[in-house]
Amino acid sequence: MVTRGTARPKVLAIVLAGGEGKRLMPLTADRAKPAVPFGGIYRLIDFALSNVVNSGYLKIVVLTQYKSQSLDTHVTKTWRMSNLLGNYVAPVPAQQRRGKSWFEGSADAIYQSMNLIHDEKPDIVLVLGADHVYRMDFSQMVAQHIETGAGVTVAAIRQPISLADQFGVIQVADDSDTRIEEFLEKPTDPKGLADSPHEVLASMGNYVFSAETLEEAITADADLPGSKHDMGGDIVPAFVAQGGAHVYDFKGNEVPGTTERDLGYWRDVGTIDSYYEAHMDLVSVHPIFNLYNEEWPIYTDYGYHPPAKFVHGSQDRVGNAVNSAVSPGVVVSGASISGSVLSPRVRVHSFSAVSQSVLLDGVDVGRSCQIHRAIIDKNVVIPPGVSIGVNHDEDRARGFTVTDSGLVVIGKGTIIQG
Ligand code: ADQ
Repeated sequence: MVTRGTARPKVLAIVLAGGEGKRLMPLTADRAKPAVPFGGIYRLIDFALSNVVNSGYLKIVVLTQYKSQSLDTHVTKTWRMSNLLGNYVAPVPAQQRRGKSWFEGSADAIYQSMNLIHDEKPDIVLVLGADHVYRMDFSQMVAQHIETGAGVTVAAIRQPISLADQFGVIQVADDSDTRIEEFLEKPTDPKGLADSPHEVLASMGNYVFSAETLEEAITADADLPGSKHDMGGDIVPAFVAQGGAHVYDFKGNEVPGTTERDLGYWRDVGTIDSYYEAHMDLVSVHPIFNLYNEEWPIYTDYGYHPPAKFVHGSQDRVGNAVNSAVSPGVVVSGASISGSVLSPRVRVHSFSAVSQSVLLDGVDVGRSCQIHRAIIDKNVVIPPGVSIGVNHDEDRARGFTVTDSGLVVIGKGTIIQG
């Protein structure tokens, strides 16, 4: 039991990383959503894990499930910690403890891994999503949780009302600054905020629980008929019904090194459009999300690569990149890159132009190609002379995904004819 004044509560972080990410297809065709590459050198899960570590919490379990191989490899390789001090980041696959089925909802994932909480005996359990881009100091949320004596504290941020059906939507009680009166998971006819009718207060999918309370709630839910065993759909509403759920306003979270410009930045990159837009946020001249904040680093490991190189190609055309993020191991030879994010080992050859695009690891763009507003998955080879994102009918005819907003997505393993 944590009481007010406990100087340093013992905190266990549980990162929910089993999500399928259907709306990010084809990028999630053979990897879990938290393993989707982001920002040139990162995987989505690196943001949640970096926030936990920077908050000072070094006991972390990552619950995996759906197509977890690449996620497992990344977590094991990148986030391996010395266990000298009893710290760890441990990927835990679905346990099938309750019989033959895999996890159902996210609460069931915790239920099946309850032994981890028993082993660690924490005061506080932080339960976090693994697929958002943001910086957050969780210790400030934990401090509020202890202060209010809440059963659960839910992190929240204002979002446009048009996106309400993607989020848990929170109404705070009139007689309290923080007590949640109503929590509706992904409502289709939400009420706007009193002071801003075009916005709702959305759950960020990050929760703080006192360990005993979490165990009681998850255990009670486990056998509840009709429950989907979902954190947002079942567990949080149960706390709300008992008056024990409070909200933590992300707006008040202070992270060292953030500026006016990226203060309060949080993106759910659950769709191709939002994934793309978050990349464009990185390459604007004054980035809305500043990866270069060294006071709150985002950690990752992308292997060993030589420096990125820009060379003259044929006929002395100069390889160049502007307003772009270019990873180590990239070679741009006599081609022009603008407004784009290039992952390690990308090659772009002479007379080609890549604009406003996201090229993942090892993409090879042949000579005289034009790539515009495209997301191209790992190791795809673009033969010489091919244009992508220039004529959408042609793109569709080649079998590429074209979104309503006109982005072209080429999945891993796609063979493109020249
Ligand atoms: P969603 O993201 O739609 O909404 P969900 O699909 O349960 O909810 O995913 C939440 C997190 O749990 C993700 O990180 C996902 O990878 C993971 N996850 C899902 N099922 C899992 C399982 N069986 N095992 C392990 N991990 C699993 C949630 C909340 C909303 C909130 C949004 C914010 O339910 O209330 O507004 O997040 O994006």
